[in-house]
Amino acid sequence: MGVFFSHIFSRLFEKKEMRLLMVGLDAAGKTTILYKLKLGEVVSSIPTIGFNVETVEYKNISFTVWDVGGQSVIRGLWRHYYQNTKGLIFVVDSSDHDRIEMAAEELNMMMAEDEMRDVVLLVLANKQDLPKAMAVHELTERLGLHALRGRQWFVQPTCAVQGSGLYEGLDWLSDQLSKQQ
Ligand code: G3D
Ligand code: MG
Repeated sequence: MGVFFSHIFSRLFEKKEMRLLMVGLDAAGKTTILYKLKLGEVVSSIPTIGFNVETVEYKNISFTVWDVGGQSVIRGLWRHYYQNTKGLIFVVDSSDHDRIEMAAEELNMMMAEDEMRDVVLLVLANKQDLPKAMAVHELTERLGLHALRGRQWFVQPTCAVQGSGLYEGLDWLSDQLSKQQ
């Protein structure tokens, strides 16, 4: 599978350094996705207590991943990672009905940041294999995506454990980013 992903990212090479952020509530499936992509060594670091960041560097593209939700004190630190961010990948556990509103709040707060005004948003509607998974149209509504004016966004259903949907989602993101440059 790694080969397919390198193919997608090769479209973005030779360009400037680029950062893709991948965030979502804990247990959404971010770490699983990061390892599925097989882009390189995943480095875990803790820049401050309670803030765990995973990164993978692939050529001039860096993937930076962390959990959002519930830690308002460290929110200010996130800005450090916003610089040079072209794409935001927001991962949701589609079966987590209890926390979908919290996910929506986190997403909308992040999209409202000044540094994120031009960012392209890919939502991965993960855990589609689970029986109570919400479908794309319901997630779109509950995440308030239609209210994001003038932004490029897309919701891709995925099952990270099987790796399904990841290629399609990243292919869309890569297409959008290529057009921007
Ligand atoms: P996070 O990094 O966003 O916190 P993880 O999430 O990648 O650690 O995943 C949390 C749990 O969800 C893991 O289970 C993982 O295997 C599971 N998971 C991730 N993606 C999917 C999916 O698409 N479908 C299903 N059914 N499970 C998924 P454990 O048991 O290891 O905690
Ligand atoms: Mg994780």
